[in-house]
Amino acid sequence: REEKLFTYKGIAYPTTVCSPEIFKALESFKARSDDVILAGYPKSGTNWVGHILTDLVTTTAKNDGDETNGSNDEQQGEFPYLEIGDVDKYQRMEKMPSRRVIFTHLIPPNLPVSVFKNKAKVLLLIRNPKDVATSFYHFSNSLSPLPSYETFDEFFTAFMTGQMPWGSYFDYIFEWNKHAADENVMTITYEELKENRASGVKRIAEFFDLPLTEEEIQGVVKRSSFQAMKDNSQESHGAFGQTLFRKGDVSDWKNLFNEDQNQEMDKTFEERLAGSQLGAKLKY
Ligand code: PPS
Repeated sequence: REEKLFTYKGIAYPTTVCSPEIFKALESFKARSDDVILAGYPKSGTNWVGHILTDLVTTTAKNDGDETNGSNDEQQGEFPYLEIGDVDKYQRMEKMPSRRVIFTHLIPPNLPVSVFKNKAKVLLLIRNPKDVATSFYHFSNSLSPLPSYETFDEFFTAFMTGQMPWGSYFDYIFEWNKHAADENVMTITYEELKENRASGVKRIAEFFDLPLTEEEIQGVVKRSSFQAMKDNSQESHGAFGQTLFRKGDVSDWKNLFNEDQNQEMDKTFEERLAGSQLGAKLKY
């Protein structure tokens, strides 16, 4: 397990995609006020909402006569996650035209200071912890760069104690809670987007000042259904897409958790998050 992960500032990351060097280089990253930043704990629906954001930015750019770049990382051939890549990534990103779409699983203290100083807008995506744990468990057991688990019980203990790539879910929400009321941060939940994608997409477009027509919004909504994204996954994500687009449901945890685990999660949630702004939004 240990060789698959390394620790940086007390948080574990997968060795195959991150490195201490990239974190060092990241300190020099310069955020722009028009960057479109998506923050979310792993398995919260990052690829889903990232796709929506990229589609919104690209559509707006096309309307402005800009066919070649949105700009978004996908089109520039750059992996969209801020903390994943080689040490020259940030130099290349500096040359990218606006608006850049950037994903991250990092907590605010580990993000470059310029993100908050330069007032880049951040969309914070949160998902209920039980479904995140469920998704993470299946994902970990399907991907070789991540530690695998014999039983869900073993995974559950690791999840509850924060022994996860990108750290503890509870710490993540706790840390982002300190920014939940920031003017430049908008929060959206996986569950509300599942319930009403059109209204979520509109809210996101407004927050980032992306002026789309009703018809264009409907196009983005259509292209971001679970089925549409799964059908397109070979093209968008290659073989990895098969693992990523697993179920896309709310409450799948009910097929995995036993009653003890359910109660332990409720208790920890109550103790750590229930009274907070983000905690109030997380439902399951
Ligand atoms: S990662 O690897 O951490 O970046 O994973 P992430 O993209 O954050 O989360 C993966 C989960 O998001 C689900 N997903 C979707 N749900 C609904 N609609 C759409 N379009 C969609 N696309 C991806 C994906 O299926 C993972 O959840 P689970 O519960 O495992 O199915």
